[in-house]
Amino acid sequence: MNRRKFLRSTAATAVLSAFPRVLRADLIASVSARLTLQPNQPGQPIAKDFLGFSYETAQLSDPEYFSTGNAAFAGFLRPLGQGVLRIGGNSSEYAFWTPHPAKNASAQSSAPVGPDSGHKPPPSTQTTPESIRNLRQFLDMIDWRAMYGLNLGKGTPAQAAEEAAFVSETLGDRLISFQIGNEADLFHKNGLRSPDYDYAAFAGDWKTFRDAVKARVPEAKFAGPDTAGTSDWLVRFAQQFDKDIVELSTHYYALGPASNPAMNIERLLGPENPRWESGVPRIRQAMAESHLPYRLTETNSCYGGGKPGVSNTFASSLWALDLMFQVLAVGGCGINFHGGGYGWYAPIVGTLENGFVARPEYYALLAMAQLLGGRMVESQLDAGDAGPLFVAYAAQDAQGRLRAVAINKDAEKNVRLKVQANASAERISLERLIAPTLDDEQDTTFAGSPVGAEGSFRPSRVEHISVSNGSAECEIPAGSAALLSWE
Ligand code: BDP
Repeated sequence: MNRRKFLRSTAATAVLSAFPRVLRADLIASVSARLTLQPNQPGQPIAKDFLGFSYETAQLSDPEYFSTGNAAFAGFLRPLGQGVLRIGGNSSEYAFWTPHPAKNASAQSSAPVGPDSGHKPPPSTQTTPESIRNLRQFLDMIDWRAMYGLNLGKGTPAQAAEEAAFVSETLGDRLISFQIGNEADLFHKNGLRSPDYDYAAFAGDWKTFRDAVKARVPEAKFAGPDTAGTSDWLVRFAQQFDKDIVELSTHYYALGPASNPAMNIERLLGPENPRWESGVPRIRQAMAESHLPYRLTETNSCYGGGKPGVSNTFASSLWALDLMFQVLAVGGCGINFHGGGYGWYAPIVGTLENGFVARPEYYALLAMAQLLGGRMVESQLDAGDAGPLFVAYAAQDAQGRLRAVAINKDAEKNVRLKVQANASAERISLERLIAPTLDDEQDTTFAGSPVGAEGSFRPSRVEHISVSNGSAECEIPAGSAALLSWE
């Protein structure tokens, strides 16, 4: 037995104890659910730039990472539409702009920069003109745009203005907005401000930085508050700065901290997500009052850098797919999955030297990419005995074709799904997002195929089910998802 097989068979044994039943169709009873689609009732648009990633600003200390020389990495971004690259994270408060980098600057390193773990202050880094110029070419190459975080924690308004001037001029229309500070609602406990730092103090800081940037770059656009929580800071910020920003933003991590043993797959996929749900009314209120779009600018499964055995498994793929529909349901215009380096929750991992690999979570974005440029449509799900771990959504793609996404987050129940739509189609094609088990780390496929080196992907297995009188039936096995397309 070679090492890889051995590791996989031990992983399989671990699954059997974590999930009492083997995930096989012939061993598990099937339950029924029904999805009724209303193609004549269009819902929230799914913008071409709905998808995106979030990277640590520290990654800019290696000018070669976001550069045309990193074509392998670019290959993973290109299939995801005209996406948004958000630069920020904890390290943005420790990154300093330098217009004249010293030769052989020691702060420039090609070490992989993963998500910051938050355990201690990240090392200081330098952002240089070369990084920003390369970033512009990189964005041009993949037709993406950027949101750029300025250092509020440790920087000065004058430094922010200097940096913003160069970034704005260099990125041009590839720059959507600046954000000032990353998760300032945690500054009171991470040493970046005093323990009494509150919303009013943040608003004062934000305005000072904004004014300084505006004085240098009158056309500068802003998004915010980019807080860790979706608390009343979002609502208050929207009320106070609605005329000064183009977009509202907050962050969300489903689980955390990673060190807590209670953070596991079952909890990630569970029907209750209090952290998300408590933010929903605030997102709605902030959007309604300000008439501004909302973007979830930083998210992933488990803060503290992610959790091995959870964040890097197929479960994270089903979680991510569902979250994207939650963001659409609240009226959100986009989502940025935080990643980088070899981070546990990073959707793409690797380095320029060693190449890149898609993690299971990436496949959820690939499935979602099929819907970009389309819109949600109304649907009613009767999950029946399938219960709350079975969810399904309906959409129309950019060509107006009716689509549905079914996500079975239950580790045990296979679901026999009946779909009903008043649409003239004779058959439905079905592409599965699947892996052998929920905690599988390397055998995820979409439409029968893995994502290869440099992001190459070619679907190889499309099933067909026939429609009669507008309805059709298909099996959604335990712990899997499927994309249905009316033909
Ligand atoms: C967020 C930070 C990001 C971290 C992430 C984490 O913005 O830099 O990497 O948490 O803890 O709060 O994983």
